[in-house]
Amino acid sequence: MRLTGVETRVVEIPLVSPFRTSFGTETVRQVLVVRAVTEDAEGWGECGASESPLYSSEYTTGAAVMLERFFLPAIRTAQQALGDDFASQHVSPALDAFKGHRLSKSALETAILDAQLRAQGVSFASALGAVRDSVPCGVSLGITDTIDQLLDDVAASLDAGYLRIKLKIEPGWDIGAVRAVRERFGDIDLQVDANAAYRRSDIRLLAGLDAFDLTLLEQPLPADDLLGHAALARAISTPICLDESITSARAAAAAIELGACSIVNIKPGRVGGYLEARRVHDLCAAHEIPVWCGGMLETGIGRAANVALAALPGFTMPGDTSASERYYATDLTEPFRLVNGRISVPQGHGLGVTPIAEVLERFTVRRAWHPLSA
Ligand code: OSB
Ligand code: MG
Repeated sequence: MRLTGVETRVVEIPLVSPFRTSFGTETVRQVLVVRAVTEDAEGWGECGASESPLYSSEYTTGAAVMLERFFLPAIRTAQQALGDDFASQHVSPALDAFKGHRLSKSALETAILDAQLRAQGVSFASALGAVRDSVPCGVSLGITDTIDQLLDDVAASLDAGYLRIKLKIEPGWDIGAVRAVRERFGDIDLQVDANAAYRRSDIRLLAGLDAFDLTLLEQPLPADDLLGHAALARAISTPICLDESITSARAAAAAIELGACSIVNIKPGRVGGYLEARRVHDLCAAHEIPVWCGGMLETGIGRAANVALAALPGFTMPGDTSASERYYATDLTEPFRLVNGRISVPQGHGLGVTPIAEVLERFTVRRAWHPLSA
């Protein structure tokens, strides 16, 4: 393929309700949207980073700078060397010398992969190896001011049809919240996510979660504390799932071998893209480690790709692939809808969805065009 250029946009879309985690509260999703233009098609990607580097070290403005200053020049060089043979599998090798910045790399690779697949007339789902045409969905519920508000959120999510509930927890909002939800809703599929808010000294406290038969405890400790997660996994009966710690297939292999987790949350952006995400999936499948697809409050662009990924055979647990309306009154694409707790996998070429020009324009706060062909 021949890339003629890449457009980057910073988009700001209001969330339908504030999303509070142990690391902060988001009310507006600020997202870098990438459009890759080739001679035959154009493709889209979005960056999982938000306005501030609170989930990981990346943030939206930094992502835009990484693309402009480092990634796009490297892509230009790769394309000059490869000519028409240049394709999406060359993106990650071309960017590999630059440390980290995986969410940003993923946005660019996804846009280029989308352009390629649209030109080839192939869907993301079939390119990745999907085996189902809809995926079971869960919902991730933020911390609220009161337990009553949380119970209302859980009730509304169950009414909407979500098949499992994930509660965000932090010190002071953990055992009590879980107990209240269990007492009120009984035997639902329930899990919790701490976003690294605890320390090894909290093992006794976290063991208190064992009484509530949770499906999993996600990322209780800091991302780089694999040994701590392994020690915790030996000390409690609730299965440990890792999110922030799993930055690559190599990191997943280490976590599994150390016994740091028995379940993996695969977020394609966090591992640098959908091609690496598929490698994490394959590795976990080989070790009989169940995986599920995480979320980063994606617009329809990222959601389309996540839903395609979640249709791979090893994704045996409901993911954080909720319907558009759980996040946005107006999504950038046609909204994804929940039907019987599931979302349909797009079947069109590439992502199978395209941003609605007028909506994209309305929410765009900055844009830049970067020509790539000489
Ligand atoms: O840890 O899974 C997380 C959102 C932003 C950053 C990190 C996380 C999340 C979520 C929301 O839990 C998942 C979703 O997109 O619904
Ligand atoms: Mg998480």
